[in-house]
Formats: sequence, structure tokens, C-alpha cells
Amino acid sequence: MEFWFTERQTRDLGLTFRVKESLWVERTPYQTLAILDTYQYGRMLVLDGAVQTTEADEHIYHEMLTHVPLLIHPRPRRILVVGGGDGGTVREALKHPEVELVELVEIDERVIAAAKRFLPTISSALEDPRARVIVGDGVAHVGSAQGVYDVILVDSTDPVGPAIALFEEPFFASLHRALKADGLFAAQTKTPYLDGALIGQIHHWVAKRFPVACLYTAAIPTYPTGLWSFMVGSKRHPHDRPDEVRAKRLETKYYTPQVHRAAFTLPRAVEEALERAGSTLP
Ligand code: AG3
Repeated sequence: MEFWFTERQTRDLGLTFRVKESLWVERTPYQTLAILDTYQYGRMLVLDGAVQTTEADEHIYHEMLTHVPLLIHPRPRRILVVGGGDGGTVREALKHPEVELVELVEIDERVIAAAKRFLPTISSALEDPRARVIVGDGVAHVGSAQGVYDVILVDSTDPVGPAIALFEEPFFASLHRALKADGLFAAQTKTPYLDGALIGQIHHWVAKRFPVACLYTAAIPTYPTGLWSFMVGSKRHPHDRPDEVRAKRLETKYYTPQVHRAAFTLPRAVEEALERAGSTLP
């Protein structure tokens, strides 16, 4: 007997995994959480039917969401992670010796618990003395902070349920307020192949407030279409000059300074979509 799980990515598109074992399924106050053990990608965290992270390819997303912004900043000391209860982004941020504190604000305590139990290679850093785990609303947390953080990493689900507000203009205004005078943020922004209009809109909101507003991509096999995007908004430091010396000391599997610079080179249609959004939105 074979068991397969399909993420229905759109009405007309899905990605299917052969499942060794379903390890955990739970209805939390926010979403349905599942941990599946798959043949191709190892254990995976699924929220409301959407693949969040897998043991085999999580490093791509977590390295690119974290090291791109942290190596743009010359001295990142205080970091905030919004979402990311699996702990992968915290783990990557703690690889930087200059980081003094990583706060994680995750709304769903059950995600943290399931990751600790079933995904120890991803969640282990949550026990680090430089990590502070807060169970709470990331939007409210960012909204009440002023000039506090060097870098904010938005490691959210897609804009469904509690994450909808993380893809709206007021959130980008409060990110700007929560950052120090030379701070910067990076956020996951879905795939340019299906979500070009949303990405264009976010780019426009970020460019209104941050002198540096740039999109970058990474190839992530378990996310819709395989091409994923991230937005950087930076108050001062340019996006394309990663600190090569600090980068050399990092242990990574995907990230290099060359990958960093190349990731900002966009396919023509994506660039055009960003330009279009800029010229038509208020
Ligand atoms: N957060 C982004 C996952 C988005 C995937 N979307 C989907 N499968 N439809 C990942 C959290 C990992 N820390």
C-alpha cells in the first residue's frame, strides 16, 4: 500500500510526496498542523495543507532568508524573527558571532512544540542562550517596537489566516519604525511565477519607505513552482555588498557571496512586473 500527500498549491496545480509515515496531526487554535515523514525529502512540517519546511531542503530557504540580510548589515546584533516557530531561521542567525540576541515571535505555540519534538535538527537553536522565544502576535510585537532591531526576518506562512496582515502595507510601515536608523529587513514573498501582482505591490510599499528595496530569489524544490522570492528593505546598507570576510566563516550549503549577488538578478518578466506595479500604484 502506498500513501501520497499532495499540497494543492493552486486550484489547478499540486506537488505530491510519497509518505513513509504520518507522525503527527493536530488542529491548533490557528491551523491544522501535520508532520509527515516522506521518502524524498525526509520529515516535513505542513500547515493547513501547505509545506512549510522539509529536512532535505530547509537549508536553502533558511540560509537565504537569514544570511543575505545579516551579511548586508556590517554589525547585526539584535535580530527579530517574525513567525518561524520551527527554529530554522534562528539557527542560521545564531551562526553569526556578532549576533547578541535573536527574538522569535511565533503566534502558534504548537508549531514550536512539534518542531522541538519531530524536527530537532531544525529547532535545536531555540534552546540557545542567545535566543528568546515569545509566543505572541508578530504584527502587534513589531507595531509596538521603535528603533530597536538591526535586522528583522519575516519567516511567515503564505498570506492565509493569521499571516494575512504580514502582507499588507501597514506592516511594512511598522517594520520601518521598529528598525534602527541603519536597520534592514527580509521577508518571504511567495513565487514570482504565480504571485507577481502581490510581489509588485509589496515592492511598491517597501520602496516608498526604504531607499533600498530589492527582490531576490532562490530555487526551493518543495515550494510552489520551485522559484521562491524574498524582499529586502534597507535604510542604509546596499543589498549587493555582502561582507565576504564574515561569509567565509559561516558554514552553509547554499549561500555564498556569489549566490547572494546573483540572487538579485531577476528574469526580465519579473523585473517588468515590479516596474509596472511601481508606475500604477498610488
Ligand atoms: N515559510 C514559508 C513557506 C511558504 C510555503 N508555501 C507553500 N508551501 N505554499 C516557511 C517557514 C519555515 N521556517
